[in-house]
Amino acid sequence: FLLAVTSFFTGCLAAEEISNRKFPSSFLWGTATAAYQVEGAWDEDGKGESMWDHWVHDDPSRVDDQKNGDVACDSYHKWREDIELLKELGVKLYRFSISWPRIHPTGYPDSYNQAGVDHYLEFIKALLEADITPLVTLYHWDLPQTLNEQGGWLNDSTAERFGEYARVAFEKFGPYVKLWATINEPKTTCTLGYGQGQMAPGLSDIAEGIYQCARVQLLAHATAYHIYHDEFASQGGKISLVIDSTYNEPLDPNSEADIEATEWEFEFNLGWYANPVYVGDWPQVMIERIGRRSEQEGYSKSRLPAWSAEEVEFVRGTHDYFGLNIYTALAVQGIDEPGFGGSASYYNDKGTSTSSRADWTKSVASWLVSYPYGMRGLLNYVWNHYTPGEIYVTENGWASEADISDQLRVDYLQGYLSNMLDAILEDGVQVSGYTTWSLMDNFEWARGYTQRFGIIQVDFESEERTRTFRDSATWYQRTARTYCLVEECIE
Ligand code: PSG
Repeated sequence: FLLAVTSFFTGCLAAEEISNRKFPSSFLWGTATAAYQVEGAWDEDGKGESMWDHWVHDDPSRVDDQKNGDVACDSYHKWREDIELLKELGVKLYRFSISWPRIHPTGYPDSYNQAGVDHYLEFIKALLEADITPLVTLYHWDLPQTLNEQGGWLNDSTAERFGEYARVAFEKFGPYVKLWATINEPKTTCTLGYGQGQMAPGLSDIAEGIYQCARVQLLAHATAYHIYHDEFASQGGKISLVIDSTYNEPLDPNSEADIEATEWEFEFNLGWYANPVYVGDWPQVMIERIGRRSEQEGYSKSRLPAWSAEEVEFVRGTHDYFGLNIYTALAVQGIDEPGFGGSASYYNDKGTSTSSRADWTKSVASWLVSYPYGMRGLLNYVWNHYTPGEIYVTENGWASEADISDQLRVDYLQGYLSNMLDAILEDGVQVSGYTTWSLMDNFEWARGYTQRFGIIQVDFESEERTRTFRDSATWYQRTARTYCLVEECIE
């Protein structure tokens, strides 16, 4: 309770005073993108169809503006221009993803596509020449459609296919890439793609599919991790999972029920993925509610998928850093009848209800508010619960209109980074790098091009997909040069 009050207070103060302290000189400033969201060239040079290609072509009304990623930012062709932008920003780290169906068009190794490999090789070498470290995500949601048709992330064999693809990536790109992320945000894809049907592949199974998806993605991650460490250890790189989390705090800091529910909210979202990797097995509270014991307690069925002791050990410890995506915050309330209160559903299982506080600034994305203290709070939560040794903040960013002037994004970045600096300097959290989402506007999944996350604007009406610095890009450029969040720092 005291902790919650103190953190609420610190949050208010932090917004006031952004100081001239500096980030450590080893800190890596960067930006992030993902293949399907920026590349375009959806069927060029031998690329196979991905589940997102299929999803948006099959029924365009699935996307708010009925658009798709066929061309997007055209980065598949304009990558030299993108590297110029990175150089102009002065960043040292670029997180991007490889499109699996460019490497294995059907998801099977016999479909190997040399043109896809050549494309990324050229790109990666050019990044290194520009003195920019690549942080390469192997999977950012563009599953080969053939695998999707065979069950996708509900089918255990997809984990093996992912391992085969990862092996090719290590073989071909490993000599140049020393920072890898296996899978981006399994929580978001399992809940929205397999639970609520809002994203590809559009399945709605909040009772079981949602948990099976988590299991297969964790096995896929661990498969790639072990291949890397067993077969490519001499490459000397690091590989981990990228997990997204909200920062959660009790709606009423005086309510025992809300405090407990806040912990459940963390466990059912962040812990669902982080616990198997950093601690071992599902979080205790998930096991209690829907796991093995629940059957003895008279509940209809254990809905946490089968997970043998060998599998638990296979996944445990598969991390070289913690890849954390943080955007937003939630105020959490306990609900009366937690767990199995209603029908069998992930959302009942959690036993929480969440909302936003009135003083958290809203963005144009309904789920995204600004609560800068959340950065410090979540970094500390991850640091203390999972002792990862090192954290990279692999995404953090703000949704806006298409305008060049984006003061709210500047405020958001400044507030969140100031709290990150507090976590580094005052709390002793090791944050090695930060890749803001996003380098430029891109295809925002089911929102199409209606919500903009870029510090650089992209004109999607122009053939050239003209890129223009926003105010936030100019701000970020100065920050990356000075390692400091206020103007006075220059020189
Ligand atoms: C991440 C976090 C939440 C929702 C969606 C995302 N959340 O906390 O409710 S998706 C994530 C993704 C990237 C998106 C970007 C902005 O990795 O591809 O474009 O964030 O939505």
